[in-house]
Amino acid sequence: MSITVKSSIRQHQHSVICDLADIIEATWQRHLALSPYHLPSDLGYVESRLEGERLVIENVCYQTPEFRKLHLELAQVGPNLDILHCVMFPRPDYALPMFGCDIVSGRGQISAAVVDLSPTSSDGLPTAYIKGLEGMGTQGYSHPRELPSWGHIFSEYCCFVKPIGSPEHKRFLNQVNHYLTLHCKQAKAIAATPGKRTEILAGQRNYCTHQQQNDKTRRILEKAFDPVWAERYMTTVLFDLPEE
Ligand code: BLA
Repeated sequence: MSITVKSSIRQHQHSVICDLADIIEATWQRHLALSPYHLPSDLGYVESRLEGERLVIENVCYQTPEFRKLHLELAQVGPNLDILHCVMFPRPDYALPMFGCDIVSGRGQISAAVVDLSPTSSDGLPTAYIKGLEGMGTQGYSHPRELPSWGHIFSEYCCFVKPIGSPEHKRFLNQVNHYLTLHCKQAKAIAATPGKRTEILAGQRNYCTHQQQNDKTRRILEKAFDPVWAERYMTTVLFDLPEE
C-alpha cells in the first residue's frame, strides 16, 4: 500500500492553506490545458531540519500553452509553521502580469496572506485587469500589513493582510479565487505578442529579482539547509528567471 506524500502534508496544514491549495488546483484544471512541468529531480519533494524541527516542502508544477510554469508549493516547518506559495510564470510571448500568492501561518494563526497580479510592463496592468480588479485590495480586512521595501513590484490591487477570524479567511479565499479566475480567463483570451518578448522578459526578471530579496523566506531556507542551497532554491524553483 502506498500513502502519497501529498495527502500527508496537506492533512496537517492550516485549513485556509488546504482550502486555498484546492481552489488553486481546481481553477487551473477548470480553465487551463495543463501538462507536467518537471522540476530538477531533487527539488520536487524536499525534507530537512530547521533548529531540530522537520522542514518538508512539496511542489506541484504544471505548464500550459500560455504559462511556462505554474508553481504551487506547500511547506511545513515543524508542527507550527505552515506556508503556501504560488506563482504563475507566463511564457514571454504573452503580455500577462505575474500572479503571486503567499500564506504564512504560525502556531495556527495566519500572520501574512498576500495575493497580487503584478505588472510586467512599464505601462502597468492591462485594461481588462484594471476593470476586473477595480475596488479590490485590502478593504474589508481589519489588519492590513505594510509592504517591504522591495514591494513596489506589486500592483495597487495587492492584498497584503493578517486576516482575522473566519469571515476574513473566507474573504481572502474568495479574493484569491477572483484574481486567479480573472487571470486564467485573460490568459485564454489574449493573443501572443512575440514582438514584445524582450520587454516582457525584462518585466518578469524585475519581478523575480525583487522577490529574491525576501529575507524572511531566505532565512527559513538558510536555517533549514544552508545559504548555498537557499540561493539555488530561490533562483531555480521559487523565482527562476526565464531564458532568452
Ligand atoms: C513574508 N514569507 C514571509 C514570511 C515568511 C515567509 C516566514 C514572514 C511572515 C510574516 O511576516 O508574518 C516564508 N514564503 C516563505 C517561505 C516560502 C514562501 C519559506 O513562499 C517558500 C518556501 N512571497 C512569495 C510570493 C509573494 C510573497 C509569491 O513567495 C507575493 C506575491 C510575499 N511573503 C511575501 C511578503 C512578505 C512575505 C510581501 C512580507 C515580507 C516582509 O514583511 O518583509
